[in-house]
Amino acid sequence: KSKALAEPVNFNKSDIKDAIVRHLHCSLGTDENKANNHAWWKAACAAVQEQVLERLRRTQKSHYLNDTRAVHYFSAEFLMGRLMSNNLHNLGLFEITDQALQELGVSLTDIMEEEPDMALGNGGLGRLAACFIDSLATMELPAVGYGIHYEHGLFRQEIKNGAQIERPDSWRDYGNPWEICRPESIQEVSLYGYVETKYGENGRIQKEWHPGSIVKGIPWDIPVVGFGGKTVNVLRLWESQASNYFNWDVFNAGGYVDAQSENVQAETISKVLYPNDETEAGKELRLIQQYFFCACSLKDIIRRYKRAHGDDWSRFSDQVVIQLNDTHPAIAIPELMRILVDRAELGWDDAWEICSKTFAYTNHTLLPEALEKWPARMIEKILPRHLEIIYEINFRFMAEVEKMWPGDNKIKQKLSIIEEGNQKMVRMGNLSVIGSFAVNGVAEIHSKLVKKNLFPEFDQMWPDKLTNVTNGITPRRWLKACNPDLSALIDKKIGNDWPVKLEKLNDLVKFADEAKFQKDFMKIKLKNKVALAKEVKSLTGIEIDPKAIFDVQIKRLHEYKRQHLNLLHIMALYRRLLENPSYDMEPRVFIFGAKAAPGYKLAKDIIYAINMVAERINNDERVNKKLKVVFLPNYRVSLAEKMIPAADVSEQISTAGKEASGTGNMKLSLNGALTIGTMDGANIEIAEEVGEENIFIFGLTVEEVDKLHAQGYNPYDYYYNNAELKAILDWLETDYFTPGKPGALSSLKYSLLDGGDPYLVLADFDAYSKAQHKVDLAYRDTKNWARMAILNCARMGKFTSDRSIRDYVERIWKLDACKVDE
Ligand code: 26M
Repeated sequence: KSKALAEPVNFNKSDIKDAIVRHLHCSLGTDENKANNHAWWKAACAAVQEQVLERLRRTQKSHYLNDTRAVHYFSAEFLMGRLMSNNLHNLGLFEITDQALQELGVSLTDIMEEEPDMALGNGGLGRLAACFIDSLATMELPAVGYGIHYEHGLFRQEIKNGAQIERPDSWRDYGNPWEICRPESIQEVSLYGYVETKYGENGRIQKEWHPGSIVKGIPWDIPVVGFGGKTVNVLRLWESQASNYFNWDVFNAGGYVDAQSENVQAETISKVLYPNDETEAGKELRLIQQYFFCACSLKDIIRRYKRAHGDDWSRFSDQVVIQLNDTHPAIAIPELMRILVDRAELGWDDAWEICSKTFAYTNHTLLPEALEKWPARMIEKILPRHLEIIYEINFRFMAEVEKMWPGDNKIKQKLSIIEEGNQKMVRMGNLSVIGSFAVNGVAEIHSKLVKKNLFPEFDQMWPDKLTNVTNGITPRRWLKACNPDLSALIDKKIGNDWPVKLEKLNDLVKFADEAKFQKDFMKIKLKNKVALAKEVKSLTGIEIDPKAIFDVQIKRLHEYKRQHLNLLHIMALYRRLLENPSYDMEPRVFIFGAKAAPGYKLAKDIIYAINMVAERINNDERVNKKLKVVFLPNYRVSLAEKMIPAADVSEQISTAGKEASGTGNMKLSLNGALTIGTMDGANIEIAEEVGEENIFIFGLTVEEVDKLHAQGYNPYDYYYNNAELKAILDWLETDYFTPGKPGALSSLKYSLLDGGDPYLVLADFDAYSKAQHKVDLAYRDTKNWARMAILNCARMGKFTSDRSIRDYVERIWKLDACKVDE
């Protein structure tokens, strides 16, 4: 057994049983006879948490004694999902806890269903942060995740009459057994007010910010258990609360009620996660959220640094590296400058030297509408001193631009942090690049496009600053925990250290042609499909045949991700079946999971269209033996864990150049699903790993997309030249799918024709349709399909988030692991 897999010491089955029962009695005030699943779940969590906290204490002691350099991962989102299964697996306690509970007459699988998802994120970016902190702890690297303790995470999605309805997510209503409040580390954060300019004795200008209000940040720590259970890091999430002397004047002036209402305002800050991913909202509260968690986190980091190094700032950037997860925490850059210049009274140049050695920035998108910009007036109102600092950073930066491109005002305009115009805007991307020592994209092609299209001049100025770190996923959650049967089969074949050395999966390649292994592999797939079919039945009432191809598209709903391309193809199949009842196709179930941002009209229309088409097809006896469509409501991490192990086909069909990386693509392939996808994001690297013959690549490449746009793309060319496509689009305008309501789906058609089809759905339709036909033919060759599925799993080694973290450590963070003393 490898060291990372060592069993936890001194904790056996009967200890677990005792601890669970003790918590049932002493923490929950119930007993074995009265307890329901929820109580059992809580008691089991508490028993596990005892072990977690002991290791957390040891980890913190080791990090403190070794005065380690640490990475601080700043992210407005951490999409953690459920923690119980993960913690049990990482502690090596899963099997014995399962047995212990069985002896108590309780099913672990059942009680784990009691845990609400911790959905403090929208999608890819938030889940990436969660995978990264898992890997950091597993690799015994000193790291802290910093974010916001939202009272309400991403909304719960209900589907009523085919349409999405948003309901509040209340993940903490019955308490979160994993979190610990740390009142001893409360921080205070200033907002609003004005800046006073003073002249010090030495003639130096001193700035003093007189805040208009102060809010408290309460830290909640979620332990992050590394696989093997040795290192337990923390995710520290800040909750806002009114400070005790928040608007004290109002209170003293007799405005008791007004003072109370100000309190409510302070508490709004961490109330709810903004649900719009990939679009910039520009809301004041969002900026306050960003500043709130950055300011709290920086104070926390500085307090810890000062405990070891006092007022000597010279070693700060040796001890502290801060990774900015997109520009959402970019306000941390001027905040650190403010602390160093106004508070620590360092000179500007010394402060900038420290600051620009501390931050590194990850870009997750090229979509122009997703690049954050704030009105300068808004920053001035909320953070008046920060706006001054941003102007100063920009002024000095402009001098460097002038040196490089003398007299070139076009370039200055383009690179300036400030966008001039009707109203001045602060470009957070430019600020992040200028204030960071490293900038990375999240897949090879994405990083190339960041250099070539987004920040070409920055790349010229600092040729080593821009780099790539391809995303990854944690195989502990996304294979070992979510697909236990496949994991056991893999253990049997190649040993059990693949969860920490995913490249070992390559040893499965030699079994890809072995009939017995193919049979075992596909038997597990079928078992997972049976389980998902049961889930589908209970969630939607729809019956699906586990022998059909399970074709899965799971991701946020976006035009660029092109769920509507998938839908048009489904309609094409339906039409072919109606025109020719003996149309030859393998039975297929198309399964969707997707949330739309509440204000994104067309995204919601696409969800509605999927549901209406699904209803018509599923109830049409003429076709529903061969074709079914399922939209699973409320897609989230815990649902993904059930869908991914059951998928045969993985839909990764974004317009080339638009999906920065994708990570669902990696999870599905790791679990033996075959990808149908475009040459976009990490699909390209997946194709490189699995081989062109084991993936279904189709459609325009980035170069072809650019060329088509340059020529002048006209979607009507495709509409009039493809009779099937025309018929499908026209079908959308009838009331065939929405009886009595003709035109209910016409916004979709409109967006693809008069709307200009910005994501080239029609241009890629024919290629997609042909690729889908290849999928259909390939599935009939069961042996070869099994072989391809095995090879997909076997060749996913590259995409472990441990490799991503290794890349970050080597290229950016320069961290050392720290062994935790037993
Ligand atoms: C912005 C402003 C206001 C409110 C919310 C936002 C916002 C929130 C999340 C904007 C973007 C957000 O996430 C973007 C995201 O998830 N990007 C995805 O990141 C993944 C991890 O790198 C990539 O794999 C995906 O390709 C990329 O789309």
